[in-house]
Amino acid sequence: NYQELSVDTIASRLKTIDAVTSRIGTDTSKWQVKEVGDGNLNLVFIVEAPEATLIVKQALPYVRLVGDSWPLPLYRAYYEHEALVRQQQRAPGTVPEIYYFNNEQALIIMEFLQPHIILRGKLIAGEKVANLSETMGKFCARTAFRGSELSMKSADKKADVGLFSGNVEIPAITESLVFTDPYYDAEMNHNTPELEGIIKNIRSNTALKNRVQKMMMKFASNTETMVHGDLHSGSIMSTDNDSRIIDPEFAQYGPMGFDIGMLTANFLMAYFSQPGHRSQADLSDYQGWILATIKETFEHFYAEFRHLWNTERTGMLYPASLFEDQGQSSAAACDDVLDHILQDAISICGIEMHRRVLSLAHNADFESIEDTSIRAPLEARNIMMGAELILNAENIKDISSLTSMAERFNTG
Ligand code: SR1
Ligand code: MG
Repeated sequence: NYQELSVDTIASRLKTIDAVTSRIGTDTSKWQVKEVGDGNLNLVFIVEAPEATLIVKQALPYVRLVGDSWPLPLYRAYYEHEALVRQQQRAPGTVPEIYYFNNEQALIIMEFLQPHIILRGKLIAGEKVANLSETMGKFCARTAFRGSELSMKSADKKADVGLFSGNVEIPAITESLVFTDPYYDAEMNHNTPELEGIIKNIRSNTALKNRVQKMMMKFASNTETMVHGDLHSGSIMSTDNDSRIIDPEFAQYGPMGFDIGMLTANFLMAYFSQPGHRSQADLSDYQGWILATIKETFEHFYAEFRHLWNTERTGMLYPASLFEDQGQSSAAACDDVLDHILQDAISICGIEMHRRVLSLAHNADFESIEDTSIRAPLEARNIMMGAELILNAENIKDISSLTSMAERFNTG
């Protein structure tokens, strides 16, 4: 019974849903509808009425970016909804409120965030967002901790891993587009032509490919926590001082460092692409702000994770019976877990930096720089730093080393 929504049919489809009419009434002549989906997979409508505005998101039975030659199951909307529910519990106030879900129609109706816009647009425009690092650091820490057996009862965690394991096609996209395709001449890949030489070097580097495969093994089989799974700057909506996290359709159980690693990569790509977007005069102040945002995101992540460790360790892992909560041993164990998270985050970061310029789904940070003679050297810095992160993850012991490395690569 699934029927794709359109601007023309949406009013008649929604006017019988209580969760809709209780918010925007029944006079559909006053509704204004726009399709605004600019992501790679779904339809997204804004339905505006005098009383309120709603977001209506519907999964398509194929990958929007590619077309119906790449079918994609509608059941992914079920997992997206389940993920939103968990994120709302684990990191309250950071995701849009859900008003309605219809599994058969793969439809989620939710809060319209206003005046938020996609963070990536702000980063390209050189706009600073106050509190971004705090929101993102705490979101990553809370979802990582509270979705793991540090917090959850073992049986609940296993059941949830079982539930999410039914969502097979979405992780398969990440396994191909993120972990595999960048490292060979895959059919859907594309790249800036001037990068051919550097790409050849990356694709012939066996040590690097081994490390990426090792990380993919972790991604595919290490179910530490429920990750957002696609935490790039297009999955964050911000005002000048408030940010929310959207689009958890790639949620799955995976390594705790996955989200913060992917987020860091997207901050770094914003950083490296800046010379293509602004004049020398504004450059160093804004690039400095991006690097400070990376550092502060990790500081908030660590502080929040340690706080949860000390106050909410209710799962089977590191129980108080083995570790005194106030004692040295528990703090050292927490530091050890955080080191392991940083290691994974650094590898993921490098891999994400590669896939956004080598594989199918590029980002506007680089892609909107039309002059390829400007874009290519900036992408090259990003590729080189990505390789360094992957090959030397275990030698990067703190986030300052990563931001200093970015400054080194940024000078060309
Ligand atoms: C075919 S989907 C391509 C990409 O879009 C999503 O936002 C994910 O990042 C995915 O890898
Ligand atoms: Mg998305």
